Amino acid sequence: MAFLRLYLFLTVLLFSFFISSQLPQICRLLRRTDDLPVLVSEGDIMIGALFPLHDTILESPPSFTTEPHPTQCSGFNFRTFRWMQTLIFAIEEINRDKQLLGNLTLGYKIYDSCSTHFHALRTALTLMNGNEEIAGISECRGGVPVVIGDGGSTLSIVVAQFLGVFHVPQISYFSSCACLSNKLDFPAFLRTIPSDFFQVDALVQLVQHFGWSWIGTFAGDDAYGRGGAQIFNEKVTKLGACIAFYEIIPKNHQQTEMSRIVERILESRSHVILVFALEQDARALFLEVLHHNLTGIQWLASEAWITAAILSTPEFHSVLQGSLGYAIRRADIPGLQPFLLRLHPSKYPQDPFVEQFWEEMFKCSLGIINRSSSIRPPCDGSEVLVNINNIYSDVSQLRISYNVYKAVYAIAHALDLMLHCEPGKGPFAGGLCPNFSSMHPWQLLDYLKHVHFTNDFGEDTKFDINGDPVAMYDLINWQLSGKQEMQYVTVGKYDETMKPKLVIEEKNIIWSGNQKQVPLSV
Ligand code: TCR
Repeated sequence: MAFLRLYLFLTVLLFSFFISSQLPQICRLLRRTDDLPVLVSEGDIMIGALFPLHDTILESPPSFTTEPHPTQCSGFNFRTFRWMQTLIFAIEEINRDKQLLGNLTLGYKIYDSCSTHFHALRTALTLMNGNEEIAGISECRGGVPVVIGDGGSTLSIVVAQFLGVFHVPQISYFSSCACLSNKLDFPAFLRTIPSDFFQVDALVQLVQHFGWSWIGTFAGDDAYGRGGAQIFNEKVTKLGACIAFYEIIPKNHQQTEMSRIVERILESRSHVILVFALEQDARALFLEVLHHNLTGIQWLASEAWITAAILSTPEFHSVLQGSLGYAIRRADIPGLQPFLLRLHPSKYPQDPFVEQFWEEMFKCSLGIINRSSSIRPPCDGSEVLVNINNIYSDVSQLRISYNVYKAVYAIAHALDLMLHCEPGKGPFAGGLCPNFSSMHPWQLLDYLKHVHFTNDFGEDTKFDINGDPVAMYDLINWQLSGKQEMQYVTVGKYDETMKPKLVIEEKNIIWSGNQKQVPLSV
């Protein structure tokens, strides 16, 4: 034990030395990123956050003879914008609460990672950087002690590799790749979304329960798709079932390749097929399935598309009715909807995102900056947000937003524990407590690893040794209503802590082809 303590102490010492020797160089490199749009609200403790507020980046390849152009992000995303607003909502709620953290306030610094991994890294670097230079010494001041984000696993992997070096805790609300549980590679990474390891376990249990032994697998070509499908294939094979085929959906959705992979279904004659992919990739696959007129297949969905609106439209009804898959738990967050609807460009002139939000929402131009090449009708702020039916203000499916909410509360509870640390009984060598006002990120990381609280909705938040939350899912079945609308019906529950973990309400399932009988795939 004593040896372990000494070892830990020496590691921390070496690590601190490393940080202090590296940061000035990093800070100097970072001066170029000062121009990135950022939303800031000051507080005693600043939380850094990354959200993929745009779907892509428009960047011409560098010529290396002229200064690179500033990055331009494109494809505004209303869903991720709601997640960002939920972060602000949670922070304001905590700041009003005089119990949690007393009079101390949380602030935030939010960047747009534009769904692009190198841009996500750029923004994470910026979050680590303060913009102050003291007494001629270039020193990183004002770098945040914790980061919430990023979106998808591909983004979080790069950010986590970087923040991990400096042991700055990162809590993701959306990155579910099982690979991120590896604490040798990602020592400071935690998350409020369950690892896909558990989702795959739940899918495998389903396969076992219904006795399917001839299963096809499709995966999206990214860390999420490949990661999930690979574990599934391994686990299912170990149980004695066979993988009829394993195909990757190409990101460019190239027609001949899409057609080839769909033909594999016909060749294999498998009737139960898993699609572990993001919704756009799943959509491309199902368009091709429609094109081939293929019906009678029982589709197993990954969490990313089991509640996807773009797939529950009438065009896909014939193919996707009966689909089964796991969704992460949803919650109602009281007060969130009016908070979302409070936005108005004139109320937040300092906010670098709100004007664009408004223009995209009302397909108009406020005339301040000309962002789009197409000419749009002018608008002046007299438009009414409440009148618009949009995913931004739809609070009926708060799943990821709820994860963002939990991440903010986890930080607040960890800080609160730190604030109430009793000298001599602290978690560090010799019972030491951290010095709150000059706390180190690795100290906060330690507190976060041990945080455990129950929120107002009666749900627990804590992290296991890999930084993962307790895995809980709802088993969802796609059923057509009398009005021919696709409904996501809950037909079971998976809870990692229960015995048995999976409970299925079998009699409530309606299988593919509107059948009540379990499909066979042997
Ligand atoms: N984690 C995925 C991304 C993702 C997603 C989704 C995308 C998840 N759930 C729902 C669209 C809709 C879970 C990742 O990359 O880790």
